[in-house]
Amino acid sequence: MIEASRIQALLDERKPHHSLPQPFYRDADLFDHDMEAIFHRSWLLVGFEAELAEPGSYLALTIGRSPILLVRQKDGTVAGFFNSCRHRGAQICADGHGRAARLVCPYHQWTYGTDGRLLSAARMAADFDKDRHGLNPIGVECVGGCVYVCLSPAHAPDFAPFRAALEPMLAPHRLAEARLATSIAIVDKANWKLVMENGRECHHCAACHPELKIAFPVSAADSTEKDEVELFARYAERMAAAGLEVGPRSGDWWHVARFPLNPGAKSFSLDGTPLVAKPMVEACGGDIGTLRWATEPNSFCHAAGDNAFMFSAIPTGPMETTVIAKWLVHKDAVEGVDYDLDRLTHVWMETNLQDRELAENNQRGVNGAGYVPGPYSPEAEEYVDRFVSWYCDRLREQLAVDGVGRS
Ligand code: 3BY
Ligand code: FES
Ligand code: FE
Repeated sequence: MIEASRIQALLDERKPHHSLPQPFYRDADLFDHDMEAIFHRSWLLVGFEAELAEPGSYLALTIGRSPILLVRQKDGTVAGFFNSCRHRGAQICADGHGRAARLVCPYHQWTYGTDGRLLSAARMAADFDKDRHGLNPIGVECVGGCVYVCLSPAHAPDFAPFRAALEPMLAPHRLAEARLATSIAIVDKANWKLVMENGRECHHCAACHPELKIAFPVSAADSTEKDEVELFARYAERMAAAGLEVGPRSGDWWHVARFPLNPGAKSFSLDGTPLVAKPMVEACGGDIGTLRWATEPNSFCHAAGDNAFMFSAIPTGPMETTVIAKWLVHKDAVEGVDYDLDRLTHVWMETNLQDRELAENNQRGVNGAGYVPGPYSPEAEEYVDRFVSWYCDRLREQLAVDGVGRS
């Protein structure tokens, strides 16, 4: 267990508006602390209700070292559990999607209902109490078709303000009745904070994301502020007429805003044309820019008129992070007819692979003896600074409350 004094000293060492001292990006004890202090105590986007179509449909994945399980219940709600058997702890369902009437541990066949209750356990003592050995629950919140989890719900931040902001803005996209087109995970050999710092700025986009910058406004150095203000005002007027709120709305760990794509672009494609023939939002012929919602510590999403994209970074080691990408399309859109899967995923996939190179390269430089934390650009890296400040504030807060912030 890491000493409180070591975290305090490192936080004190950090200069405001600068990247973090080296150990935050590299050390195993700080990684373990991040998992408990940050990842167990935050709402993490893990996927969509569309992935859990029927009662018994489940999604299993691992957050840090903890396998978890999300299961659609008979009453339509989504329940979440630690995917660890209450006998001797084996992982019950392999990571991935599945559907089951009962959850059976592969080790000694303890059998659970989809609601987590233990139904049968062979060869136990006469006084063994099944009711005391159900699966341990985690927190689950579904909003607008998105599924967020919290591993330590007693320490979760209030979800209600985020729900109140996102639900009405996301409703026209009808994600709850959409279909998962595909999910692709890649592994970045970089600390999760380097992955997220990269994901919170577009300072690098013009130079490093030739595909993304076609549709995505990469804060053009060649357009004046007046151009941008006028473009946004016209867009906001058009969206208001279509009944689509633009926001922005934000809280300390979330941000929701709708904004225009580059002129002429309706989706994240190489020519700006839609990627899916059946639109998710019909207003303005699907020409509605993008709704972006982002949550600390690890996600951002974009919903254009024709598809929705999720980016969620799940730490797997001090210098290893799994980036999960998912795409949703209209429930009736047929692959090969209404969309081509490679075309649908191309721009964000290239972007994620380019960002992997950048984060891994960042990690190499940060690991060296020559690394000294450097200053963020106030104009181009404001959201990186906010992310890092949010992170430091959480650690400080927890030091004040319970020493080293273990849950
Ligand atoms: O967070 C976002 O919306 C974007 C997507 C590309 C880079 N990142 C700043
Ligand atoms: Fe699951 Fe034994 S560990 S049944
Ligand atoms: Fe990027």
